[in-house]
Amino acid sequence: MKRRNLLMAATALSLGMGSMVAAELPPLEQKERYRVGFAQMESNNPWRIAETKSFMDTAESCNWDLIATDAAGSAAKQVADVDSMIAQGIDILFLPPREEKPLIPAVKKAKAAGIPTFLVDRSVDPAAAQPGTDFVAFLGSDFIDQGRRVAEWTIENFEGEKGIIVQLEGTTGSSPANDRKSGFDDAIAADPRFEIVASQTGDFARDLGRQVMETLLQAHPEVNIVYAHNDEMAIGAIQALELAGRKPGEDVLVVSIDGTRDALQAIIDGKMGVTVESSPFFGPLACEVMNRYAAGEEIEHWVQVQDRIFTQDNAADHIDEAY
Ligand code: GZL
Repeated sequence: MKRRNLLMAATALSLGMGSMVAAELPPLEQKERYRVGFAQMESNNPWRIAETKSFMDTAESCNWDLIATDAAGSAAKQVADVDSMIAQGIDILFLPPREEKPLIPAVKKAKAAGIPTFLVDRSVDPAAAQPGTDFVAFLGSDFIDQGRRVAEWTIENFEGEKGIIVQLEGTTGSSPANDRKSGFDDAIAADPRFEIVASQTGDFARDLGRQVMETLLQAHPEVNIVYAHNDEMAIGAIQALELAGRKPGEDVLVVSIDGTRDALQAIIDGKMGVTVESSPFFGPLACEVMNRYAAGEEIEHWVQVQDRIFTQDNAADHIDEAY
């Protein structure tokens, strides 16, 4: 306890001295049991539900007294949920920040309270908060690489003369949406056959993805490729395309990211071409990294998750493990 008080004093001092000295990260002392905060952003899709379940399933084996909250899609509520956890007294915070900027105050408050934070599955604006200084590390995928891999698969497998692309973006301001867009856009530009005629957010949600696809289909009936930042929006887009008499997999190519059960089934059914995995199963990794940190190990700033790619060749082999 003494060390934490000293650190909090050092943090307060460094904050008072401006950014002259970046106070070190809050430590995590090894204990029998840990009070762990997991401030989930929402539970509006299978990915989110699988992630929360992964943390809950890990709690007992990792000696966590888990405090899990759900911000129902509100970044402001996610910040308030973190405040509440800090007030209740937690030893460590696992935070999937819904958007890159609004969650910065939550990260800073946790540090000021002497609580080590690990960002999981999404990160924050790197200009405002840094791993190794404001939070311990980011646990997650390379979203730029995911977008790039979808683009490369599309270039490789699209057989038409001209690829007219509609892009369904994830949650505005979130790191996966920002990076899956830049990764895809930069890579697809390598082949002049392709043109992105529209790019609009469906907020990672199936029904909004369907509605946005209906609207974009009216404006761009010539579309023959749909790139969705996640499978939920891709499934929604498939619904919209079929309602409009189009044949996904025949006259329009749907490409996506995540690896959900419904997406693997759509690939097996020939309605979707590819989905690059973005695993939601962060519980065991969080446990492993927490224990390394508590043992005094230096944690790499980015604990990167490797992602598989699912196509007609292997979707049936993996659907049983999908969520
Ligand atoms: C990725 C995660 C994204 C998923 C979506 O780590 O943040 O959020 O790709 C989910 O399905 O809504």
